Amino acid sequence: MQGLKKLVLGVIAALGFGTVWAGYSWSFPSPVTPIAHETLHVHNLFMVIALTLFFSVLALMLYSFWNHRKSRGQKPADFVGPKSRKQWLWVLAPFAGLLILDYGVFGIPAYHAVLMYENTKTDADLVVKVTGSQWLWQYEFPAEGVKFTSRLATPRDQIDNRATKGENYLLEVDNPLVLPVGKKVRFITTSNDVIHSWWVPAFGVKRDAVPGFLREFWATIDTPGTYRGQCSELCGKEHGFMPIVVNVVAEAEFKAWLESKKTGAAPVSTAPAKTWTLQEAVASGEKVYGTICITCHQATGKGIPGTFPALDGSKVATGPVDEHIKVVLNGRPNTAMVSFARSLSDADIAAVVTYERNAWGNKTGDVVQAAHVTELKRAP
Ligand code: HEC
Ligand SMILES: [Cu+2]
Repeated sequence: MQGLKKLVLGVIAALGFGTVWAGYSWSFPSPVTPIAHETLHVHNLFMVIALTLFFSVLALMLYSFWNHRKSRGQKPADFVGPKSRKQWLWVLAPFAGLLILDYGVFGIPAYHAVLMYENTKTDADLVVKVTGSQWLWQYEFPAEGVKFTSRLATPRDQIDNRATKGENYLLEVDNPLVLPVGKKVRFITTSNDVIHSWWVPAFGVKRDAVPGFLREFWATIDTPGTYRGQCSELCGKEHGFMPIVVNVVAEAEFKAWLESKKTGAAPVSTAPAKTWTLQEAVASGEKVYGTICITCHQATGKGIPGTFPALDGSKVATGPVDEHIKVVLNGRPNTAMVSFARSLSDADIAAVVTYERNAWGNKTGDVVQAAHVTELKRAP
């Protein structure tokens, strides 16, 4: 009776935990690429075979235990003495069975899946280069001359539990990658610093981004939609803060997006021909600040005491201009202040520095021109 009560309580507790697990699911995410379909198929096939084997062996064992029990007068076999042929058969037959199973039943479908995975070169419609960087992703369409960065967009307040967490907490970015539906996309991946891994579960592909190497995978996405993923190779303290968002859209829409990326300020651009006025630079700089720097230094410019320094009234943001630019260009080693030399254009750096020097209580009146940033970048 006591046992039954425990069992009932256990079931109730398990159901209670069920509600906590509401966001989780047991199976694979719905596959949307040939590789993801194939992976799921191979997984299901193997699972059925493995479970069939498991239950047959279990049944055989239970039957043997029950049937050959001592109380029925069964005598144990005596293995001492000359070996019989039959004994060898009992060893070799399961061994041969496993060989056939591994190499034939499991090996052949797995081999086909791997061949498919490796076929990156034939008939690609599009090439995207993905570069991992502590802690953001850089996307490039080399043929189209489009290059941009994609960073975490979840506000710091949600991360620090000062605001309620949004629906796509830690799975949202400022610039999602956009891809056309039904086209074979060849991905080339590498890294600027440590090993990262670009992984969108619904695409079924995952390959490490290794510094100094170019590695490839491909995907033909069959369903439009928004797909999310994360870096899946531990890459440092903000490894959990470099998500991936891919919007898969109709081809016309993709073309329009690509076009808009071409005409917009290229992330790694040369200095604009014209000279900025204070107002122009502040207006551009406010946008850059609002998408990137705000996460740490906050809208008020006051930062977060003890973690992110205030820029309002800071010695750097009101002192010599070159020092200010250098902090943004080079970052500060071993702090969250990373170098923006590669991820922002010279014009964007000039703009954001100008903004910081003229926002809040900072009233330096300095205007930084892109050419000046370019010059500092070249200086040893
Ligand atoms: C991930 C958080 C983070 C982001 C994003 C960030 N910073 Fe910083 N920033 C820091 C930290 C931390 C420091 C202090 C580093 C140190 O300890 O010296 C810092 C320092 C600075 C300083 C020097 C301030 C002083 O008084 O010493 C400047 C200037 C600055 N950041 C500008 C920027 C600009 C411009 C951007 C956007 C392009 C930006 N930061 C984005 C974290 C960040
Ligand atoms: Cu990473």
